[in-house]
Amino acid sequence: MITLYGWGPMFDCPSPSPYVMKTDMQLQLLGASFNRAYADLESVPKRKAPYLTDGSLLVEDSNFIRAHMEARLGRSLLDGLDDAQRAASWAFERMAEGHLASVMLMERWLKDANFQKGPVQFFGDVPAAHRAEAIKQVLGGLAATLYESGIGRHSETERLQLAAWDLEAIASQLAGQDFLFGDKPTAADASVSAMLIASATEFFDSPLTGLVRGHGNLVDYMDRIKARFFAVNSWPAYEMA
Ligand SMILES: N[C@@H](CCC(=O)N[C@@H](CS)C(=O)NCC(=O)O)C(=O)O
Repeated sequence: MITLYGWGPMFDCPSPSPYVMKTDMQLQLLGASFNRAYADLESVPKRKAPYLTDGSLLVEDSNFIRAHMEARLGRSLLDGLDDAQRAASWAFERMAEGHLASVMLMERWLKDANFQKGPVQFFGDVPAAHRAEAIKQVLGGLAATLYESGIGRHSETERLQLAAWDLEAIASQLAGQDFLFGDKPTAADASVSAMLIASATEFFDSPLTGLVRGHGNLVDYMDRIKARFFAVNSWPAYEMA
């Protein structure tokens, strides 16, 4: 039995995690038969979601999950792409999961009003007496990590400029196509569209939302993806085990 561990709809998105959305879409694209369950980060070595179990085998990280499932099913999410498209596919994934992901994370977690509206909910299980300290530690650690990686040293204007350049590249690649590499979704569509959906949600007050929504073809693309993979009435339910 194959189980994908993640979280279901939150923040007006199919999942609070773009990586969970990505893997959910990739498993659907592969035609995999799988269950969904609520992630318990303390139960896995990397302490990140998504993770997947295939019988007794644990696979962590969206990239390794995809590789595992492609090998298992004898199918590739790059089928039909030539070598240049395959290279571009990987580059687009890395771009979406690089600057864009970091800017989105900072908007959600490091802007107090957004944090109080959204991510604070993840601390609901921490006893009230320890909650403020736990939040302080996590936010301090996150800010330090982002500073070390470089993105946290930029002004907000500079960060948004970096995100805008990423978005322009994605919008140009899409041009008038339905998906990044033509009329069928492939591996990178899952990664890139998940990051766009996470960045464009109107749940948070963020200039990033307007940057994404300023591209008409990105809005159409997100709508197309949501209709295909996350029809509103059947957004994935990740039940508590
Ligand atoms: N490289 C990982 C990234 C996964 C990731 O960052 N997941 C976040 C949720 S969006 C997470 O589990 N964060 C928990 C933490 O860092 O403590 C992948 O592609 O699966």
